[in-house]
Order: sequence, then structure tokens, then C-alpha cells
Amino acid sequence: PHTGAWWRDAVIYQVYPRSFADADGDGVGDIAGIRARLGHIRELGADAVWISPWYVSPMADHGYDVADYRDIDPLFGTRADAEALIAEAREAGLRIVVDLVPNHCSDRHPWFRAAVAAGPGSPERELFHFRPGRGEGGELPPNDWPSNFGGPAWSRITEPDGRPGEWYLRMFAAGQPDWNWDHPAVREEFASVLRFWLDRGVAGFRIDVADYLAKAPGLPDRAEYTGESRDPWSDQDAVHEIYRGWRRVLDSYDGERVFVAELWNDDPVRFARYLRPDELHSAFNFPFLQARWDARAMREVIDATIAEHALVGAPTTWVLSNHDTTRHVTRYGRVETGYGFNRAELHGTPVDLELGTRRARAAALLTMALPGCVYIYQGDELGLWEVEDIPMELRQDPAVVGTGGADPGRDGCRVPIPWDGDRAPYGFSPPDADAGPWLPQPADWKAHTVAAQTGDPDSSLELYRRALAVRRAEPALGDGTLTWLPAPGGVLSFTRGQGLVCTVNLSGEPAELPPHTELLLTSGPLDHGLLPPDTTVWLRGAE
Ligand code: ISL
Repeated sequence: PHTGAWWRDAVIYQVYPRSFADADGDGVGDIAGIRARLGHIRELGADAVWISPWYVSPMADHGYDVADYRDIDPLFGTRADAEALIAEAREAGLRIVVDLVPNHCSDRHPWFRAAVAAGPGSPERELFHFRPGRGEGGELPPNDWPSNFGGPAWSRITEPDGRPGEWYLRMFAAGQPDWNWDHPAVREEFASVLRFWLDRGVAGFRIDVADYLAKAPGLPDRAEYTGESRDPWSDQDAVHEIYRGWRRVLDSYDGERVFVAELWNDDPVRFARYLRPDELHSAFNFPFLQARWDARAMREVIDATIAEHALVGAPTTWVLSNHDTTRHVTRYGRVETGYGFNRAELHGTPVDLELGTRRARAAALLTMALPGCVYIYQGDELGLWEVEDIPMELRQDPAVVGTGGADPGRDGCRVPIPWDGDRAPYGFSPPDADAGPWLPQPADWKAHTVAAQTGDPDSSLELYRRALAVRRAEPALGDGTLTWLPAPGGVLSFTRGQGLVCTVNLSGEPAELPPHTELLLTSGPLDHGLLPPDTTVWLRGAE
């Protein structure tokens, strides 16, 4: 199974550097903190670490607004720290995947500042999407595109002469101007940034909003757009040519480097186009992340995922949570709806944490048994849930501000990791820290720290460690195919070859175990030899 390219069945651990570990005591995580805690990721059994942006940034979107793609923000450390981390990780058998944000930069990026300074009609402005406004005094945005963080996707600048002037496109926050990817200088710059980090030994790139780079020609209003993609600001044909160019850059290295695309597109055919052999190697599986805790829904999305990836020969990926989504313990534990992905709608509705935790454990064993690559978001392994009671005035996500609070934002899944101790900062910062954690940690996290869970056989952490150890040792797990086995309603059961069986009970009733010779692992205790609801078991099947 563990043959061929490493990324076809890797376990990749996502670090959100602000919230992982704070070595210098300013309340914000940093690279020194990651270096000090690499052992945790190693002991967990991951193969690689994807690190959310660590570049120079005013942090309008916590690093997804980049002012210098080749250097590290002082909040996180120095370039030497990053290089040391890459080297140490390699020694520990971990590859480092960095986050690349090519759709937009920061409004403090020198090229954007130069564009503002150079005035309308200047060649500098062509690197971005500057347009005059509509209306008499140009006081209305140039088109009707919406920002992902609420309101129009445009901001108006003050011209060098002090007058209100042109507008620039920014699909996210005002501090994140979109690059004009039609411009050759933008293309050259990013090819050079790729080489810069490849030369420093990174194993690959996670590509932020990978489907947004190319825009429909003329930036038409939504009603006027006649193209084939869902929206004029995303999934344009022209984006594929960009990725073919990037792939050539990557392939000029040692063949061990990988791209993973972040893109939300539920049309399987259009999605698969990004994964063609001369484009990107892999992409996050967001349809799976959004699937309800329901046997039919899960099976449908698993089958569709496998079928669409097989068409292009790309490895499947399985993701349960990340720094943008409500943590899955909470999603699976929604009492009133049974499941919930839409955070704006469901925020604060009752959550059964015990139920959510049981399902999260079962889901973890499911993803680790499926063919392909598994992503773990920091804290998944601790069974952390969405922290929903962060007071409004302490929330930091630009999505909260942009929507006037209609969107509770993503802070609840970004709360700093609890390492040890019985109260905040739970070892996230040193004992003599100058500042508290940048987001408040819950008062009841004492039992959820890494230290508290270590050695406790019932803990989420030990379940993850055991499961990844079995996955590593079992030739049947990892890349390959699966075969569904007959199972009662609400139960999913499949074999991975060599007799390895995974059975998930998504029904409300205890279920019989399939015939087996050995019980390898369960996500929770069996009930008189039966598989209880919301539980997964790994078995050695009877041949
Ligand atoms: O969570 C969302 C909005 O609140 C998503 O729409 C998200 O913004 C989208 O998936 C793109 O996410 C990526 O790019 C954003 C950044 O804020 C996210 O953290 C990043 O993962 C802009 O760079």
C-alpha cells in the first residue's frame, strides 16, 4: 500500500501556527513553538505537516494576506527558524508542506503600494484589478461580485492627490487585493516563489482558493456572465494553464514534491479537471467534510470521490476539519438537526458533545481506513470541539466584522492547543508569558490536554496514535481500492484486501460484527459483542 509516491497515502497534519505553540510568550504561536512540539506530530504518526501561512503579513486574515512571500513574519520567527524547522522535520521523518496564497496578497505588499502610488492608468495598477467605480462620482463598486467575508468584493482607494479614486477587486477582506493573473509579471513572480521554497526543501504547497486565480474576461456582473463555471470569479478555463506551468516547475525538482488544492466545487467533473496528470496532484475532499452522519450520504460521497479521482488517477483525500470549518465534534453533535455544516445558521444551537465525540472517533477510524491520504487538523486528535462561546468583542476573524456578526466566524476552531496543566494557557505559552492566548481557551480543557490524554487508553489521542500505528503496519491500508461488504441498513462495511475489514455503525441500533478472526481496533467499547451506534471497528476478516 505504502508504495509509489508518498503523497498518495500520507497522513498530513495541519498546523495553524498562530494557535499551535507559543515559545516566546506573546500569546501567539510561532515557529520555535512548532519546533519544540514536533515530537507530538511525530509520535502521533503523521508523515507530513502542512503549515498555514507564516509569511510577512499585517494579519488582516491571520496570514492569508501576504506582504512578502519569501520571508517569515516576525510574529512567527525568522527565515532561519523556518529553515531549521524544515531540516529538523526531515530528520524526524516529517515533510513540510507550506501554504501558498496566490489569489491575493496584502494591501501592504510593495507591489500593491506601488500600484496605489503610481495612479490610475499606470502599468503598476495592471498587476491588480483596478477599475473606476460606477455611478456619478464613481461611488459604486465596478460590478456586483460579493466578498466571501460579506459586502461587495471591492474597496475604493484614495488617489495620491487625495481624492477618492479607483476601486480594486478583493474577493476576501479589504486588506487582500486580488492579483491580476493575466499579467506575465504575476506569473513569473509566483514561479519564482515556488522555486524559492522548493530550494529550501519544502515537500509541496497547499494552494489557497486554487479555483479563483483567473477571472472571467471583462469582470462581468453575475447576470451577464455566460461562461460554464458557476461564478465569473472562479473556476475559469484559464486557471488550468497556470497550473500546468506550476507543474512543470515542480517536476523540475526530484519528483517528491506535491500540490494540494483548496477549492470548493461540488461538480465532480469540473473538480477533477484540476487533478489531471499535468496539473495538481491532489485536492481537499470538501464534499466528504460536508456529508451528514448518515450511512447512505456517507457511502454516496465515498463512492463518488473514489470514482471521480480514479478518472484522473489522482489519490483521494479525507478531511474532517480545518481552520475554516466548525470542528466536527460539534458538527456531528448538533442535537436539533443531527448534523450541521452552516455555522451562521447553527451557531449556538445545542450540541451533545458526548455524541459528537463518539461520532468523531468513529469518523477518524473511517477516514484512516479509506484508500488515499488523510488530513488531520491540529486538535482533531485531542477531540477538541468548536468553542462557540467566545465573546463577540474578542472574536478576531475578518468574516465576523465583514458580515456585521451575522457570521460567527472561524475563531472557534482556532483556539490555541492545550498541551498540559490544569488551566489556561495549558502550556500553549510559557508560564512567564507576557500575554494570554490570542483567543480565550475554555475553562474545562484540563482533561483534554496532550499530557492528560497521553497514556489514557480511552483518550482520543491514544486512539489516533494506535490507529495510525496500525495503518502504518497494515499493508492493506493506504493507497488502493475498497470493496463494500453486505451490511444491515445504517451500517457501512468494506474490506481493503488482505482481509482487513472496516465497519461503521451509523444507525441507532447495535449491529452484528462481520465474521472475523481478530479485532484490531474499535473507536469505542463493544456492547455484548455487538457494534454500538456511532462506533467503528477494524477487523481481520474471516477469509
Ligand atoms: O470559511 C470561509 C469563509 O468564511 C470559506 O469561504 C473560505 O474563506 C474559503 O474556503 C477560502 O479559504 C482560504 O482562503 C481564505 C482564508 O481566509 C482561509 O483561511 C483560507 O483557508 C482567504 O485567503
